[in-house]
Amino acid sequence: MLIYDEKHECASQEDMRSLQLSKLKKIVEYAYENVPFYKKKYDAAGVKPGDIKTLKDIERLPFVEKSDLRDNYPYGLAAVDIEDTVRIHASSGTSGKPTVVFYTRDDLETWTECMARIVTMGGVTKKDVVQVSFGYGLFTGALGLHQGLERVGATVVPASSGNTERQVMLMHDLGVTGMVCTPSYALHISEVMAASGYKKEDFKLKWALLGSEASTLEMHKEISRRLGVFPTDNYGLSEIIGPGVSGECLEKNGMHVNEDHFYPEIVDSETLEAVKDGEWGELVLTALDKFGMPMIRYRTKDITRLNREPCKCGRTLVRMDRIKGRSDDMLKIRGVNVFPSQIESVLMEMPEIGGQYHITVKRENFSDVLEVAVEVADANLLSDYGNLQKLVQKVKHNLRVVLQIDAVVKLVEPLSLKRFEGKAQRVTDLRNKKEF
Ligand code: DLL
Repeated sequence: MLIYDEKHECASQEDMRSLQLSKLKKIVEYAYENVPFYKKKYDAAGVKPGDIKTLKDIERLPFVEKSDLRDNYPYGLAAVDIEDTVRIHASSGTSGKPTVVFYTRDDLETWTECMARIVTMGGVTKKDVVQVSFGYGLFTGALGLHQGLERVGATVVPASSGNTERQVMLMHDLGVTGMVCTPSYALHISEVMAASGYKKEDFKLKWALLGSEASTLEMHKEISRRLGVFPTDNYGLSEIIGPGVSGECLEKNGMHVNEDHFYPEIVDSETLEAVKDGEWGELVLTALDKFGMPMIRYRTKDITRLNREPCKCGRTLVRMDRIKGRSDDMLKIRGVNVFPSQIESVLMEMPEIGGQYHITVKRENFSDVLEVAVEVADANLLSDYGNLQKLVQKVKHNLRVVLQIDAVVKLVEPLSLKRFEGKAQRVTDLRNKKEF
């Protein structure tokens, strides 16, 4: 199996910790000296850069949150002048001002190298033709993957998002071997292929690099079944660099964190104390050498856990589990914690069920109601009342086993739910009008 940067991806624990510590000391000092926001925050917390003597000392530093970026919009967190800034990106926020982030030339180089590692982990080499179906623009997904793909020498097709028929045509005509998109868009592409009369054998697709939204193993299996690809998950966020923070290798057993650049901690999202290795909690990330906009102890709100066991692929980089959800998209329904990903896992395991679903939570007679609308795989199922009722009961039962609560299940026709070209919005919480 190919490894892009053996020196760093297979470093010994000792070398990695000592590299991280020296970078951490430097970036904390740099942020303190160059960004008034950090100076103020650290002074208020009574901590100085010189207090960082071990990696554990990072816990003395206060956290940074998304609201800090919004409050300091647009340039408040930049550490360099505009003449040393070479790129601005912004996160795909849906309301209010976007979260803007800045890159120096060195930051772009770090990012590109991290992305080259991730695409190599996902199986891509210079022999591949890879179509990027993320929207090109302020979103970090498209340009981030694009840079890494070019760095490994793959042939990039910068299709951008949208116009799915055209995406399918390009994939077919150009003999595309790798696709880059969100997992939900991969499923949609497969539907459009089928509707256009194609079979998976008509394509040369081998790899799917999927990211930017949560997916389950079951969903990956479905993508693999429909498209004949080997799917891998990759993770990142604009505030930290964009995609490139971590990615699955072909062992598909957790996403390797590029930990020489991004230092991961897992904390309890309520107490904010570190949890034990291997326990679930909120991921907090520090960009160890990003100089345009330093990000130290950023609360991602993403729920995962770390695995330090050596991986069969040979990489020693710590692995983070598939994101289980966000501490802020966790749904509390009749007192029970529910992650949309749990519902997805149940649905994707059922062959009678299609790939698209929508979750609505509302309040009726002072009680929470969980409603799951899901497309059936075959429209004929809907015309047989008896079978339909049986299937509704089966979905309800399977959901109950996993969630411990009852759901109202609505089976709908294939292709009837809304499709998304970027991140899918699968949840509407009518109790507090939240959509994600
Ligand atoms: O989504 C960066 C990215 C682009 C990652 C392309 C991978 C591929 P943002 O728009 O800032 O950046 O959104 C970041 O998206 O905090 C997670 O909640 C979610 N997210 C990103 N990747 C994954 C993933 C990009 N693989 C937010 N699994 C993050 C689950 C993901 N959630």
